Amino acid sequence: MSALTRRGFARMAGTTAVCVSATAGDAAAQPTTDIAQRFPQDFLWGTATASYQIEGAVTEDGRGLSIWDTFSRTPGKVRNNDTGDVATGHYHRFKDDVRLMAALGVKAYRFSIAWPRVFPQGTGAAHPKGLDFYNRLIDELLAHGIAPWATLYHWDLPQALQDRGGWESRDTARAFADYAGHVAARIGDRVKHLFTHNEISAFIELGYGQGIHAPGLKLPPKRLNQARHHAVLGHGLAVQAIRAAAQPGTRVGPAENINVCVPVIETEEHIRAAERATRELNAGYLTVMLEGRYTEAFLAWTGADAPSFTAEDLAAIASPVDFVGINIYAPHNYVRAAPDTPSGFALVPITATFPHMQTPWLKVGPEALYWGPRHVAKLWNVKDIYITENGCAGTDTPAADGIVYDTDRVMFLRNYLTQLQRATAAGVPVRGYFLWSLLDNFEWADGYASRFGLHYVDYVTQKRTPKLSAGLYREIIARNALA
Ligand code: IFM
Repeated sequence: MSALTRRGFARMAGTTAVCVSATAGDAAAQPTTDIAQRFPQDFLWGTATASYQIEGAVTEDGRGLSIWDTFSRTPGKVRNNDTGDVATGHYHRFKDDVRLMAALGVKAYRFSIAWPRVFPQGTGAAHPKGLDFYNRLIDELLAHGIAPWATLYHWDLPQALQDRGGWESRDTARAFADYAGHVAARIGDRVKHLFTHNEISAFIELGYGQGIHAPGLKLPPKRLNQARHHAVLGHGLAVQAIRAAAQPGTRVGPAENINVCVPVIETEEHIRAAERATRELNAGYLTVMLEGRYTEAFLAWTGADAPSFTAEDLAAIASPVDFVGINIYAPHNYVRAAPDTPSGFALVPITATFPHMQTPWLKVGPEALYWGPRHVAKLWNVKDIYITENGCAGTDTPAADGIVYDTDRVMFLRNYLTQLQRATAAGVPVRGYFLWSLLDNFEWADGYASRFGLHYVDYVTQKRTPKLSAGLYREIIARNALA
């Protein structure tokens, strides 16, 4: 173990602020950085969370019921029947959590606003206290030099809207736009970056298709396709509403977890095939949002179950955005060229023993962080891309010495960020990275059993303890380079 590493451990054990970096005047430990490992100047380092996963305080200040309150309180839906009722208690501990961010050195924080706090019934009268918490949070972030980046929808749909059909109803798309405009008008003086939805593909497929997330439905194809269409429509209408309500200079975009197709071998033919596959496998999401049309293959695949839509819908869905946020955890597919097929590509089977993290869905494929943004830039000529989520869950527990040695996550981040650096060095316009997540939190159907945080949360005391990975991330940010 190097002196630098030992010193980092010692500090981590003793305080909440992790710092394994060398400081001025500490020449012996001063790291040297290979220029080939550096990120671009002004690269934005951040971290991310979401309202229901961390806030708790679900009955405070007039918050209405969300579909996740209903779902998680239904026995058997969430592991150990965990709920977000208390979560990490962030609603009352946000100042401590901003201090953790400041200790990491992040320049931006991506959080989400709970729609049912602002409009307890989804529409109608806004609650007078609905944005108070977020105003306090935003001010605290700015006081620490951290830019607030707000997501408007991270899955906590007001239950009242679900009772009227949720995303199966076109009215929900309109209601979302109204809510987005309302929020943008009130926080746009300080929040310059807004995301519409977080991961449409996750909340639609898992919540309305597989039934393993709220609202727990398993819709037949036609209704599922329609719900997906209303969600992308909601994105487009929200972009328009934000532009109408926010101050000039406000930037808006989606945060979508794209299906990343990795060329099985990095040759021209397989790379082209992987691009085509990325376009088709995201046809109901980013592709329609950035092209304003459903691809022929998508329409052929959905057939009689295709969603009903109008040309006006498509134009709204493709309302111009200022950046594209992509959440990337794993390569979804390895792809090879298949010149004899109509699509020109074929998916290469991934074996059951493919390495994965604690969560089986999280296959380890760091090159996804190179190919994902590269495909997005190439396919849709996107000039500003942000990695809006990336991270992993691990079997994190404090050791006898009190330190959380999350070596899985350290390894994961080092490998993934190596590929991200490769992308920036190759000229892919990735402008920033938000690590998921600042804290351990409520991991949806996994409850509190999956820990994604840079900080360990003791859910009995709510004490936060920086993990080893927090030290790594702080060092990467400080160097603006791999560490
Ligand atoms: O925790 C989630 C987050 O809410 C959405 N993206 C994936 C994360 C890890 O599963």
